[in-house]
Amino acid sequence: MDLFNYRKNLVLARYEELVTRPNTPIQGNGVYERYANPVITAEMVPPTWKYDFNPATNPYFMERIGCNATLNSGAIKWNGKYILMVRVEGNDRKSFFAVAESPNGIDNFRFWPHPVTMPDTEDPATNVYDMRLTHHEDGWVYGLFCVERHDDSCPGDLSAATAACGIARTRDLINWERLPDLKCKSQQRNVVLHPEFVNGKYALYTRPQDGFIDTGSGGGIGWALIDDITNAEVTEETIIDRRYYHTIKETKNGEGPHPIKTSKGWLHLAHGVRGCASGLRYVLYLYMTSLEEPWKKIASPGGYFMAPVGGEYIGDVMNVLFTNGWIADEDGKVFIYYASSDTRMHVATSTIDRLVDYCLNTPEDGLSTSESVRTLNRLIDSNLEILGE
Ligand code: M1P
Repeated sequence: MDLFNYRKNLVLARYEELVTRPNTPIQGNGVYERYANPVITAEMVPPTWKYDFNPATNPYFMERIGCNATLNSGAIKWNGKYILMVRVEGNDRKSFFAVAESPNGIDNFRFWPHPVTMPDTEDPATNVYDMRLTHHEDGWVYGLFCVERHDDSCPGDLSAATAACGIARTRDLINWERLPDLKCKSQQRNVVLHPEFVNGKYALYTRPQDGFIDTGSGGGIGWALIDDITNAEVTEETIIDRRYYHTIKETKNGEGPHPIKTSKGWLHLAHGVRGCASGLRYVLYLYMTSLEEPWKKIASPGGYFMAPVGGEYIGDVMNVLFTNGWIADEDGKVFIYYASSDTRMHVATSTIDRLVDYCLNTPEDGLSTSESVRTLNRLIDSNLEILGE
């Protein structure tokens, strides 16, 4: 067999092996189960996106367009399938969106034949990423994502950038209507559309930040009501989930996917960031807000819900878990999609009941060592009494 066909067969066989590989749960902590394999990796991007299949122009069957990572993915249940809106990052460090679909939410994810062609605004972006999908009660599916451009006010600094919230909507996840970017006083990343109207208006979770990376004086996850989604503007922003010194969200935080409605309140998944000697450490946490007033916090379990373990620590940006997608099935099963170290996608499963129980019964962060020890002793004393010791 010639080299072209030999390599082509190897590449196609490896791809099929990966996309059909069954996934199995790993025993968890009672709150959720992790799974043995990532659900999407750069190796699972279709070979037709990477290789030129013409032996005349690619006699060595070389990779022509490399894929660096598959990460921070939005999620939605669509026509009975589990859909991830994957952030695919090429070797050229440009991210784009692509839909991957699975019949069961835990394995057998395959990309649709083409990535998403997202229309630009009049001010084209250099990079787009981290889409949050919301099937809004107005009937549209919205995608809100980060739009990154060079900051032309710093002409001598090639790394100076600005982050804004791009907004687009679709009825089929293929054809997208691009709306104007969110107008706002500050830079914005991690903006999420609430799925219901609130007081007749669209509602956004925001994350005001002073610079492209630094949130600075931006105090945490914000909330803003929007009159017109086709010309969205933040006129007033209230912080609903603050940052605190010496907590998992000391440096910054950001809403993950849109919250899930439960009988006890809105269930939120977010990321928190804290600095340490090896850099920024990104973990996931949960909180709940009132059903009637989604901007009012009713539960704030202390500490992180998920942090990197094992191989999740390692990747392009180490020590990072990030999430912007989850799916709640009608039977209450929840699929939490998270990326590790800006490199690959994983799933963890739980149920609404378990996650709500976790939120309502995990002690809050007391914000000091003394409070943490008092909380711990209360649990130990109660357990020793029950056990008769
Ligand atoms: O590299 C970790 C994450 O950093 C950013 O998140 P945040 O805005 O909260 O700092 C984003 O660039 C995100 O995509 C990335 O995963």
